[in-house]
Parts: sequence; C-alpha cells; structure tokens
Amino acid sequence: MTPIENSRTTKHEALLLIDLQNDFCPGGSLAVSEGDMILPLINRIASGFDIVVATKDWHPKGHISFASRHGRSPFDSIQLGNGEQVLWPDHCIQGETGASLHPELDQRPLTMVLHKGTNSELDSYSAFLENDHTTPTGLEGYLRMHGISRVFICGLATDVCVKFSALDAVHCGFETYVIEDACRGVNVPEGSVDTALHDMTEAGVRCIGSSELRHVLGP
Ligand code: VGL
Ligand code: ZN
Repeated sequence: MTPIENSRTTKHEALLLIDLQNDFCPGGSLAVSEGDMILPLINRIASGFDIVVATKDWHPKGHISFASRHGRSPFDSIQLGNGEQVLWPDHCIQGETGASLHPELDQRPLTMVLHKGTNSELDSYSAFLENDHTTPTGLEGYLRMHGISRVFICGLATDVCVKFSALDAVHCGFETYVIEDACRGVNVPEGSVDTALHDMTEAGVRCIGSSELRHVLGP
C-alpha cells in the first residue's frame, strides 16, 4: 500500500506559533505594534503543516515578571536569582480574555497548545525551557516523538519569546527557521528587533521571509 500523502510539508517539519494572544495585540495590555496584522498570513502558513503548536503565555496573578508586583514601572529591569528580569505590565493572566488566543487565529490546524510561564516565581520566554534555562516545558519531547527535525517559528514577540524559542530550538538540535514577516516585536528599547534578528542569525537560526515557503504556501 502506498502511504497517504495529504500535506505539502514533509513529515519532519513543525510550525510553532508563539503567543498569538489578545494581550500582545492592539488593545491588549502589552500590545505589540501590528501584532494582529500577521494573523491572515499565519493562518495561510499553518494550513500547510501537519504539526502546529501554539504557545500561550499563561501567568498567575502577581507573576514575578509583573512590574506591579515590585512597585516598579513597566519596562524597568531588576536583578533576580536567574539574572536580569525585564518588568512588564500585567499580561496574559490565566483564564482572562487577554490570555486567550486572538479570535482571528484559525485554531483548526493546531495539534497542541502549550501553556508557559505558569510558575509565579519564574518567567518563561522560550517555548522549550523556562528562564532558568533548565526546566523543560515538554515541547522538545513532543516534537521528537513526532520525528520532527526542522521547525518554523513565527508569532509574538520577535525580540522576546520568538527569539528565546528560536535560540533554544537550535540548542535542541532542530534546524530552525524564523519567518520574519510573520512576527512582530515589542522593540523596547528601540532597535531590539534588529538585535534579536542578528543574535538569532549568529546562533544558527535561519531568518527567512514567508515568500521562501513556497512548498507550503504554493506558488
Ligand atoms: C512576551 C513579554 C513578556 C512574549 C511574554 O510573548 O514575547 N513578552 N511575556
Ligand atoms: Zn509574559
């Protein structure tokens, strides 16, 4: 019997959709400029993959990354046990509307939804490891179980969770692509998105445009 081939991607490729949540889109508490504009493109890309993981930043109230917990202003940074922690406005609180996936995201292609940042005392930017760079989220095991060797990453925010996810993907040994035009960044301070793209490229991440995904999107 011939194998059933119903996808344009190979069996070894997965798509990671990072933090496409209301709070990171215009109107949200940590809105990324144009964060919602990438959703139509992401929906087109996702429909071509068999394995699609959506991550959700999913913080308890009073999370250690919230400026309000420390009586500080958003975007200040402080020293914590694991190094520098940027302080953010309260965002993506478990079960609240701000933490929901954006309504324009087509959820039908999703094969897994991963919640991260759930420990009130530890932040988690990367989809693979929490910010102690040790505690696994389980994503690596999920991808390996499905025989994945190549990952494509897009979403929010280029200079925070997309960046740390891509760096860890490389460290885990995945061939790693970031689809630049399917990402948007916080860009505080100004220039952070360019620095992130540079750092990712240095580390072995391939930063590409969605037009290079012809095998997924069609001609
Ligand atoms: C993120 C800041 C704080 C992100 C998450 O998803 O990029 N940024 N928490
Ligand atoms: Zn967060």
